Amino acid sequence: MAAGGECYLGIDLSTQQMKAIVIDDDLNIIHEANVKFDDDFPEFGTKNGVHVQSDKLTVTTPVLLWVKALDLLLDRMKAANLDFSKLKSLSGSGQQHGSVYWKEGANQTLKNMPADLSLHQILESSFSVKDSPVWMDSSTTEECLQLEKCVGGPQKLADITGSRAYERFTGNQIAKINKKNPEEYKKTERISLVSSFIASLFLGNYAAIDYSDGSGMNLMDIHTHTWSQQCLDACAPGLKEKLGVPLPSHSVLGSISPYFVKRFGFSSECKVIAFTGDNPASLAGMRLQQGDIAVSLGTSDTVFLWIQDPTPTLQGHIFCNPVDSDAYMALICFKNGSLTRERIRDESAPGSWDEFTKALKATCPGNNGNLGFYFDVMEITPAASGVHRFDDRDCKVSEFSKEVEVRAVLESQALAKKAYAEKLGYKVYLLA
Ligand code: 5FX
Repeated sequence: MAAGGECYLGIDLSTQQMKAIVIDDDLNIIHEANVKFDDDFPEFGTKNGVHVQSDKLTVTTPVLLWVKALDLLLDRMKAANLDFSKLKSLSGSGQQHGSVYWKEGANQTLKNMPADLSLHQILESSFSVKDSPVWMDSSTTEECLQLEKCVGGPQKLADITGSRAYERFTGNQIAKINKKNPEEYKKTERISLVSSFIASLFLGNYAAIDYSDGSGMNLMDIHTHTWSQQCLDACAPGLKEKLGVPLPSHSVLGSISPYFVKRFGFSSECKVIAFTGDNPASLAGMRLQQGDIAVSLGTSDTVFLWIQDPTPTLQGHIFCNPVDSDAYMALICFKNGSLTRERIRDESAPGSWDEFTKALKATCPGNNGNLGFYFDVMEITPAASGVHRFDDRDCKVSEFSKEVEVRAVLESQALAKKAYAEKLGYKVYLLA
C-alpha cells in the first residue's frame, strides 16, 4: 500500500470461522486475519462451528459466539498493527439463511456502545433467541408445507420468491420460532440475517437486509424486491416491521459507529456498505458475467451462475443479483461438501491430502464403473441421506477399496453439480 493510501475491509462470517481481509485500491491484499470458532472458543462446545441438537435436524450456533468472534478478530488485527484509520469503507458476507433475533431495546444498546467494553460484554443480553438457526438446519418441514399450502403450492412459491420452500430458508425458521417459542418471537424487535447482523454491529444500528441475501428467505418477491405480504402472513404475525426494508446489495448504509472509532481507531468517515450472503458475494468477487458458471467448495458446495430472465423451478434457487439489481443469480446448494471429503480423507488416506491425491491417481476417470453417493447428513440436493455404493454391474456393495472410495466421492460430487446445472438449463461442455 502506498503511504497514505486508502484501503478497504472485507469480513466473512462463515460456518466455521470469521475472516478479515484488507485490500488497497489495486486489489492487493495488505492484511488477513481469522478466528476459528471451535479452536478459539472451546467454551461454546461447537463442532465445525455448530451445535447439532438431539433430533439431528436442528442446527444452531450461539449468537454470542459470533459477537465474541468479531471482538477477537479486531483485537488480532490491532495487535498486528493494522492502521484502521486508513480504511475508507467496509463490507462483507455471511453464511446464507441463518438468522439473529434482537431483543426489544437492542437498537438503543447498539446506538450507545461504550468504547471501554467489548461487544460481547455490551450485547450479552440483547438477543431474544440465544441459539441462531443456521443454513444446515433441516427441522422445518412442517413449516415448509404450511407456507407452500398458504400461497398455492411449491411452484407458486418459487414463482414469487425464487425457490419452493426449503427447511433452511429463514421464513420457515422464523415460523418455527414463532410456533415453538412465541414469547421469544414477541420479544424480538428486529430479525437480521447473518450478513445484516454483522453490518448492524459495525453500523451501531439495525442494517437493512440486502436484496440478494433477502431472496434466501422464502419471503421476498424477487421481481419487486419487496416482502411478499402473503408469505409474511403465512410465517408469523407482525413480521414486516421486524425485518425492515430491504435494499440493493451495494447500498451505502452509513458511517461506522463511534464505538469502532474510539476503540480501534477507525476513521469516523469509514462507510459501511451493505453485507450480503456468502454465495452472492462470491459471484460479485469473481466478477461473474452472464454465461459464466462458478463452483464454490466450502462447508457447503455450491454452483452458481448469473442469469437475466429467471424461470424458477422446484430445484435450485433464484436469488436477486448482488451486482445488478435488474439481474438474477441461480444457485444450487449441496450440504455434503468439504466435511464429507474430509471424512473420506481421514478414513481412506490417513488424514493427508497428499495421500488422498496419490489414491486418486491410482484409479482412472470413470472409476471403472464404480459409483458412490455420500450423504453423511440429509442432503439438500437431492433430499437424500446415507452412503450408497454401486459396482460396475450396478449392484449395491457395502464398501470400496480406499482408492476407489476417494475417486467415487469426488466423481459423484462433480457429476451431481453437472446434472443439476443442466436441469436448470445450463449447458456444460466437457473438453476431450
Ligand atoms: C446456500 O443456499 C447455502 O445454504 C450455503 O451455501 C450457505 O450459504 C453456506 F454458508
